[in-house]
Amino acid sequence: MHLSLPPRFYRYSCFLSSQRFPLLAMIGVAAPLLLGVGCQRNSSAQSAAQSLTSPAPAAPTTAAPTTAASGFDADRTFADLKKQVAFGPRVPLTKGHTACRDWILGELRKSAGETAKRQDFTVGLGGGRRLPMSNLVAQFNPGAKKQVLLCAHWDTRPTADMEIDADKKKRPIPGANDGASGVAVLLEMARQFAAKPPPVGVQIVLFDGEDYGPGEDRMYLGAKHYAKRRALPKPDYAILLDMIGDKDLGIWREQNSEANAADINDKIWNAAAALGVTAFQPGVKFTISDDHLPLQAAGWKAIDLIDFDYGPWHTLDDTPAQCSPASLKAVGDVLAKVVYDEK
Ligand code: 1BN
Ligand code: ZN
Repeated sequence: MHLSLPPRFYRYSCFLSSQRFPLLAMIGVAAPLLLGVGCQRNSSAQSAAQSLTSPAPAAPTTAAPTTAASGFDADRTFADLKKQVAFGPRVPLTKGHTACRDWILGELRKSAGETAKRQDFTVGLGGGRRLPMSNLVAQFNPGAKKQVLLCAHWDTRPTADMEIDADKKKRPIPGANDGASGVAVLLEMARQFAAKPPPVGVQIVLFDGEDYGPGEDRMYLGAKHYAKRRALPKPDYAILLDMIGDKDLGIWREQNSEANAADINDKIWNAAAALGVTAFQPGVKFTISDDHLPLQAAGWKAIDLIDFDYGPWHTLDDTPAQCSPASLKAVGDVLAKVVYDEK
């Protein structure tokens, strides 16, 4: 089992370190340990940074411009984030789940036409009960030899287990960053791909059941299903977006991604440096279990782009107010550069 600390504890990790205050640290880790979910903070982001390949020198800007002629509409993307949140929790067997699923598929259809499809499946809960779930897939340039998979999860956590208050803990999270952000960016990218076809095949897959939980035996369910029963050809590599909408965006290389596909991380960080998107930080910080792991287990190259320094993680405060159009655009612009630079 991984040692886990939620982001709100990392923020204070200097005084919650297990060496200095073992009791406090134990309280901090108790919830995620009980949940059995996996994240580990890597010891020194800075020293890890020094051992990584240096990207091209960064341009002097501090953030992605919100009005660049890149074709990525930051405001429309943020509106799509808010639209998902407005459906309510996207938890299997709820109205919000069904309504949001149909809306996302409709948006994908506008860009990707009939290639946009639902991959329905069920997951057993024991006692004969089964949860209905749907991965959502779409394709651009399907005949191309090289295929890139861009993915995110569209479901949301049924319980706000990082809340302190017992009543709040039982309620579902809004999932603005943890759920809606990655979907919003990929819907906008789908519009870009429709307007300007990519030089390689692009597969968009939005996974269900990433956050069902509470433990990892019931997480990453859509990705696990997709890795076994993929609806599209095996991709050359996969890029997962998760929690990339934080208004205070900082994305570090994630260790499982670095171990599996450092060259894909290099593509991303080099593109960010070339665009002057400084939200992409130099080094490895966390080791995170997420939807990329079932893909890696299937023998695919897969990385996770995730900003895990997110205080409202798995709380009722994971709302659009914590997110920003500029953060979504920063990630979208970097991804677009990677895709359009492919040969
Ligand atoms: C990401 C967003 N995850 C859940 N919601 C996966 C995860 C699990 C990340 C445990 C860190 C720890
Ligand atoms: Zn989550």
